[in-house]
Amino acid sequence: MLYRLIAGNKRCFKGLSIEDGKIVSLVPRKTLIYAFGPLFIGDIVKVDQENTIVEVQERQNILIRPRVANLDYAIVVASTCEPDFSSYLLDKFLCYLNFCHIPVIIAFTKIDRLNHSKREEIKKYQEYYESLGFPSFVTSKFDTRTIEPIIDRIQGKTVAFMGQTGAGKSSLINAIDKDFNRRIGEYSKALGRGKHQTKEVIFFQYLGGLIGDTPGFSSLDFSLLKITSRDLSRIYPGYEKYALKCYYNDCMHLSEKECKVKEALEEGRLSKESYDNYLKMLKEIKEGKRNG
Ligand SMILES: Nc1nc2c(ncn2[C@@H]2O[C@H](COP(=O)(O)OP(=O)(O)O)[C@@H](O)[C@H]2O)c(=O)[nH]1
Ligand SMILES: [Mg+2]
Ligand SMILES: [Zn+2]
Repeated sequence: MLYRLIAGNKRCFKGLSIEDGKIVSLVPRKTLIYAFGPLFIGDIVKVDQENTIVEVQERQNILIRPRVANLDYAIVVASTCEPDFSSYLLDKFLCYLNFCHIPVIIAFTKIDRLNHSKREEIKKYQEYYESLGFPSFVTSKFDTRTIEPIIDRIQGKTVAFMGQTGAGKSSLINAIDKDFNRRIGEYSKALGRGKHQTKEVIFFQYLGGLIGDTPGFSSLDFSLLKITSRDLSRIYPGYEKYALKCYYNDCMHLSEKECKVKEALEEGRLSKESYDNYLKMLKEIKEGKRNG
């Protein structure tokens, strides 16, 4: 039998049967963990008669922090107010997810709290990231019309909401499905602990797909992921297609000749603000600094 792991950690998981949709408790075989390493929420696993996990199917992608596998989308939740919008943080999330080969949707939240000029400012960011190929939406938890385009995108998919604490992840998920809180509660109860102690991803079923809330975190550490400067020059949001055409194939887009990233910056196709974020991240990697 094949199951999708939707909650739990280490020794005890909740698995959703791929065949009949039933949810059961699953325990990994000890030798599997030794041989394979830790299991991830989102893993598709083979289970024997005793509900013991005996095998893990090949993963489409993995995210190390939070630990989750086989995502169709990560929804990056970017707060526009309390905490203020940070293009630096957003760019960093995008680097991280590009690095992990996970497609991204961006949600700029709390738009209802902004005055006209702030709203226009956020719209510019939305248009910019959209132009780089990231489906981007502005949302308010009070306005279902702002949520519907996201619902359209994620139907039947496996998605996880990510972003800093207080960005509005849980609110957005609740706006998508008001039953979410109750279901989180049920899963937590089934796992034998309170929802506030839940540090890992929990998926719940939604319109034929799975939605996961993730614990918030305020910073991302590139050294944890072993992202190098060279990696950054390619995975940086929007840079790859230009990097492929730079004169030097190891161009860092600093002051090399015939750098296509620099050209795109001059022509306004890439954002100067994001380029400054790029320089800051390069520096961070160089200094091996923790957090950002
Ligand atoms: N006005 C407004 N407040 C929001 C919105 N989304 C979230 N919030 C508030 O922002 C705070 C943090 O939201 P929460 O969903 O818990 O963030 P999380 O930590 O990312 O899960 C809460 O006080 C929410 O009520 C929104 O669209 N509009
Ligand atoms: Mg939350
Ligand atoms: Zn270049």
